Amino acid sequence: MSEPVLRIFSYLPNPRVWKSLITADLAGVAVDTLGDKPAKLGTWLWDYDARELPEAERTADHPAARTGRRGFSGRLFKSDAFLAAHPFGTVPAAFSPGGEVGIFESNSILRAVARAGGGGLYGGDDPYQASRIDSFLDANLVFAREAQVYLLAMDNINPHTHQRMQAAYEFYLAGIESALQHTACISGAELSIADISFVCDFAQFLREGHYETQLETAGLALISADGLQEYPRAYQHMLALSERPEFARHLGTYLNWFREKVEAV
Ligand SMILES: N[C@@H](CCC(=O)N[C@@H](CS)C(=O)NCC(=O)O)C(=O)O
Repeated sequence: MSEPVLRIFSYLPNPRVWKSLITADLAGVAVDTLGDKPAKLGTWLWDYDARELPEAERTADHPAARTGRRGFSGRLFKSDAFLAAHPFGTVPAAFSPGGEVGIFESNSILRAVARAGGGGLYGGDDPYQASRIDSFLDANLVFAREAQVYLLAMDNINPHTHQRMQAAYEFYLAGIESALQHTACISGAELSIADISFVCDFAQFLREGHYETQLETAGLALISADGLQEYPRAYQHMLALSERPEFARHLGTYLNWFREKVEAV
């Protein structure tokens, strides 16, 4: 395969990174990934040349020492160059080959891979179709941001966060269900990055199912409890795509628990 079209630094595995890896596989391009388990990313220097720092260097007075702002708590090490390329300081963090251009937000990294792969998964040469795909990616980000807040709050979940998630879920799923009433894939007849982004973020949201005890203790219901009945097209679309080799290679066993739950009903 040819030279990597992007380098992505992140905690790994990460469903937000899978979006790009699935797209790269489908488009026949290579992407370089670099990183470590979530709990270990605090020992790394976040940079184009990201690397684990020796323990003796991981001090509060290290020039790259910062405080985690979203999802990470405690000390992180983000180089000045990293923050110049990635002003929001988040991962996944992608770089053009050589590191000159920083690309952040997993949906935008996904777009970059699709463009590098010739654009076939991103509307081809039809700007209107590409913009329709953008519409779904924007809707997906609103949903995914709410899901991120919800999942991060699970150890101390409150009705307000739960209610916001419920509303975001109903809005997004109703839209996806409606789209799939008209076309085989989300943005049209052909598979696009709108489908890929949906599968990865929705599979991640379904992890709420791992927190049934916390939800019950707080007197709150599992939002996705009747999802298959309420949004059958959306759920089946995710399940069917997740079995395709290009998806399954990256998702691995991530959705097995959900599949088993569905089969047990
Ligand atoms: N919407 C973003 C979410 C990225 C994000 O929020 N990443 C968090 C980890 S889940 C992060 O890098 N936080 C850095 C910090 O806590 O300083 C995407 O899809 O890429």
